[in-house]
Amino acid sequence: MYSFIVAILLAPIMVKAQVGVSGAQAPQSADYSPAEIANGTAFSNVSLIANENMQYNLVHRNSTNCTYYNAHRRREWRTLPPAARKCFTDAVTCLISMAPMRMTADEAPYYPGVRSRYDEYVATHINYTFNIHDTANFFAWHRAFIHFWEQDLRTLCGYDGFLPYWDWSLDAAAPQNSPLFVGDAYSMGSNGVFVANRSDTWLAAQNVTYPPGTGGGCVRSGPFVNYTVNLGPLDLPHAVNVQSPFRYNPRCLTRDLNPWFSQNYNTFTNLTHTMLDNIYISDFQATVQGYGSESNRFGIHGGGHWMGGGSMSDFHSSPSDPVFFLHHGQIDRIWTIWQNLDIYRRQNAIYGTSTLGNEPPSAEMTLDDMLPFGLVADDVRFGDVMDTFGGPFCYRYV
Ligand SMILES: *[C@@H]1O[C@H](CO)[C@@H](O)[C@H](O)[C@H]1NC(C)=O
Ligand SMILES: *[C@@H]1O[C@H](CO)[C@@H](O)[C@H](O)[C@H]1NC(C)=O
Ligand SMILES: *[C@@H]1O[C@H](CO)[C@@H](O)[C@H](O)[C@H]1NC(C)=O
Ligand SMILES: *[C@@H]1O[C@H](CO)[C@@H](O)[C@H](O)[C@H]1NC(C)=O
Ligand SMILES: *[C@@H]1O[C@H](CO)[C@@H](O)[C@H](O)[C@H]1NC(C)=O
Ligand SMILES: *[C@@H]1O[C@H](CO)[C@@H](O)[C@H](O)[C@H]1NC(C)=O
Ligand SMILES: *[C@@H]1O[C@H](CO)[C@@H](O)[C@H](O)[C@H]1NC(C)=O
Ligand SMILES: *[C@@H]1O[C@H](CO)[C@@H](O)[C@H](O)[C@H]1NC(C)=O
Ligand SMILES: *[C@@H]1O[C@H](CO)[C@@H](O)[C@H](O)[C@H]1NC(C)=O
Ligand SMILES: [Cu+2]
Repeated sequence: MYSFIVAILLAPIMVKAQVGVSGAQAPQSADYSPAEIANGTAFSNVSLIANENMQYNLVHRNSTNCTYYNAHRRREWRTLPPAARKCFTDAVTCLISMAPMRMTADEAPYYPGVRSRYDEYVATHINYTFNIHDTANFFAWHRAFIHFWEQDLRTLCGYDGFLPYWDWSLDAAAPQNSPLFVGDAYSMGSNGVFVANRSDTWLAAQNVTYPPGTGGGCVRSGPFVNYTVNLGPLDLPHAVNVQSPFRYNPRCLTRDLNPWFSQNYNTFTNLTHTMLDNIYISDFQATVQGYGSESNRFGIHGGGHWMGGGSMSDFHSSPSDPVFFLHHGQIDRIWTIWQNLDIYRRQNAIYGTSTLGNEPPSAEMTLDDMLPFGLVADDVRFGDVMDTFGGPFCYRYV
């Protein structure tokens, strides 16, 4: 009752804040009704406010020739015309068929599973799994990672569009019915073949037993039906053998679209509260990833991986499924919105060390640290990848 009254008293101030005045307070959950939060109306309002702030504040950014109007636009998958979707998946297939680029002959024996340029991304994610999740650089590392991949599609594979993202909150009720997975030539490919009576659904790390999803087997139709996944999975946490994480293990791409995860972790309610109820980067990044809370063991990030299931749910080799990049497009979009809601405080806000859960303990990261990109690209300075209008970037989400 008390907070309800406060919300009413603050309402005129909130409306004023929404024009993007410098240092203005970001919107809060109390500004919206539970119904508006649940059906996505609140989140669209929040993303429009962030977009207005972004436009308003661009004049203060360190960008030179990157403007609101010439910035590349990343779109939600279902808003792309069918032909554009196919251009995208054709380019992905091109990367999957392309020989490794940066791996030298000397390095090759260490990475027996790396057979393609695409695999260089998977191997690099495997290599740094414990240094890019539940760390200070989680958002920034994945932002740069998907950017390099988008660049490769464009420069190596003739793709003239940009990375699409997957707004899974639109599909949270039944991800198996998502237009992304209808399985025709214009989709991201089908669900996996249904596998009955599975009992392998206890997740030790989270101590959670989940109901099996709607697939479980090989993707049966669509653009990636002939794709051979070469690396992973790595079920052993903290594998010690340097060669085993990169072993050659050819198999089909699997999926297991699972409404239990999406309904519990990826609804508009989950997304909107994650966005509005965490004003510090430490809380925001922990909530997104499902760390530090008994009642939220996956977060929207983990929920997205497990809603995809199969190849997407392996912590280490999840980039094997191209859907990884659309999911991380959405995660990057969410971070970008969060940053823009309070750009002066959040643009360069980081918190944490470079080891998962600070285990083993490592130094607090700074924006001058270099982020490693292994076989993907040259390392980048942390501070250069905080702004989607600065450093190597010039893009926004629409
Ligand atoms: C969402 O819910 C609000 C509040 O009930 C309602 O006014 C609005 O029309 C709904 N929007 C959609 C798209 O369903
Ligand atoms: C967000 O919602 C508020 C309250 O309905 C409205 O005043 C404001 O114009 C909306 N902001 C945008 C950017 O749509
Ligand atoms: C712009 O660059 C300066 C100098 O490198 C830095 O101090 C400042 O934080 C940057 N501003 C933004 C918005 O990134
Ligand atoms: C900005 O200018 C540089 C140098 O001329 C050019 O390489 C880059 O593509 C430009 N960026 C945009 C977004 O136009
Ligand atoms: C699954 O289990 C049910 C009940 O135990 C059984 O009737 C059914 O034949 C099993 N299906 C398969 C494919 O093993
Ligand atoms: C795991 O979950 C079960 C069932 O919820 C509970 O009884 C058990 O104590 C939990 N174990 C740990 C180590 O938290
Ligand atoms: C998959 O391979 C089969 C057999 O070579 C081929 O007929 C089919 O067109 C391929 N499908 C795709 C989507 O590439
Ligand atoms: C996510 O939202 C749903 C309702 O949409 C709710 O039942 C569930 O408890 C939420 N999950 C978390 C982790 O807050
Ligand atoms: C793995 O990490 C080591 C140490 O940072 C680095 O030398 C190597 O190039 C990395 N390999 C990949 C595939 O990222
Ligand atoms: Cu990751």
